[in-house]
Amino acid sequence: RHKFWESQPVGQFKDLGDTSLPEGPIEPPTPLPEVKQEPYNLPSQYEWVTCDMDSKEMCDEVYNLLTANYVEDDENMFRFNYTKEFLQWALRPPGYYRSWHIGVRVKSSKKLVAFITGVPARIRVRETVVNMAEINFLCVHKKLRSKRLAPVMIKEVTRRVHLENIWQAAYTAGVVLPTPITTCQYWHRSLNPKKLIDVGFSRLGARMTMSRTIKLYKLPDQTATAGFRKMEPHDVPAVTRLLRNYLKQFIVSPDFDENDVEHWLLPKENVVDSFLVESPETHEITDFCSFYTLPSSILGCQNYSTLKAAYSYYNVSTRTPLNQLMNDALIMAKRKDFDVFNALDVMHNETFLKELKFGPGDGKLHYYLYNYRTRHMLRPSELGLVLL
Ligand code: NHW
Ligand code: EN5
Repeated sequence: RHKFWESQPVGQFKDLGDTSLPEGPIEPPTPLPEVKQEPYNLPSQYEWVTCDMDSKEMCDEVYNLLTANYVEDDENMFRFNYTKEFLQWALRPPGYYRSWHIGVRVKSSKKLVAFITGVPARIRVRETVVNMAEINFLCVHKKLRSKRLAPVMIKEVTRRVHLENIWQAAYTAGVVLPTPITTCQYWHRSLNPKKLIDVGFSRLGARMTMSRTIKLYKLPDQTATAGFRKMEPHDVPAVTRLLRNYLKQFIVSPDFDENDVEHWLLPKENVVDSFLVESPETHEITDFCSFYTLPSSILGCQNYSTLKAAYSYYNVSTRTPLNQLMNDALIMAKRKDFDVFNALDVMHNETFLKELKFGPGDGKLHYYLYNYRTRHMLRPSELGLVLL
């Protein structure tokens, strides 16, 4: 069934109920000199390229490949349209390796036809913090599908991760592979219901008119929480403390330090938005919420070409009830003209989704670890990790 994945150090379906297998690395690190020094072979018409994401030209090429060939929903109505600014942010976090941004070109035309990336991250699994690669943006041009190029891409990124003495990875996918550590559900909160219905993202509910639907999803213009404001650079130490303390309770989460928080959570226009609650009395930072911007191209629609979606990122509530905090996040997203606010059922999200009028989507997201076994499947609420 999975000729490639059965050959890799990942949890296998046949081992699923086996409680005798230990939690932790599936295979030990190879001594570095024994890591293959040359790239894997590609079919002879293609060549490897390391993508310099500082270069405007390279960034354009990657953007164009993904815009035309990256992830679509199951009915091919929408396709993720990560922006260039987003890609530069996602691919250049603290300590990133340029060698982990890997393209494939056609030798004759130099056209970029495939891509895969890794970025370094410290991921905690129970008490153990593991240096990992987060793998993302695997893409093969539509005309080159089903030629077994993806396994070569994956082996090559694995080799380049190994060369940095890193032996584990985390990744997500909409497809089932051997074997998920957990499976999450996408939920969607309409902000602009008229447009969502017009483009086929959502449908008018039974016994609902357009005007009743618009009224149902109306939000206040102003946020409700006293002391709610945009995160600023001087907040990095306080947000890091708040977030580290919060993420402890989940079985799997990133181990963020101040540099990571500065990179991943300081607001960046059209990429990531973060807000916090500063107590008006004590000036303590007590709550935090954030979302990232990921538009989708609308395929074959007359009236609209893009859907502007906000994706729930990391949220922490200690004083403000989580549903009030997230309602304020919805208000900010609406003010910034997003059409929809998406969230997974990770962390404590279940506790606000229904109350804030999110509805379940038709997509699922499976989370995976490479070369690291966990003893049971996790519940989504035991997961404290959001990948882009
Ligand atoms: S998930 C998004 C992936 N990208 C897309 O869906 C874009 C549109 N689709 C495509 O471009 C986020 C192609 O369909 C792709 C497959 C390229 C997906 N993950 O070349 P073949 C990520 O980026 C397996 C992993 O013929 P193709 C995370 C498939 O099961 N494996 O297929 C990426 C089969 O293997 P099997 C996937 O359609 C994580 C083989 O590929 C997969 O032309 C990567 C078929 O290859 C997926 N999403 O190209 C793993 N989709 O065993 C990282 C299919 O079943 C692992 N496959 O025969 C860690 C590495 C680092 C380790 C460090 C220590
Ligand atoms: C790697 N970082 O399927 C990610 N999206 O539900 C790669 N559905 O938008 C893996 N099909 O349900 C990504 N509207 C896997 C996800 C791929 C994209 C995907 C789903 C997630 C999605 C929408 C549109 C469906 C269009 C037809 C959906 C219903 C919304 C409705 C709003 C009102 C309340 C009820 C729900």
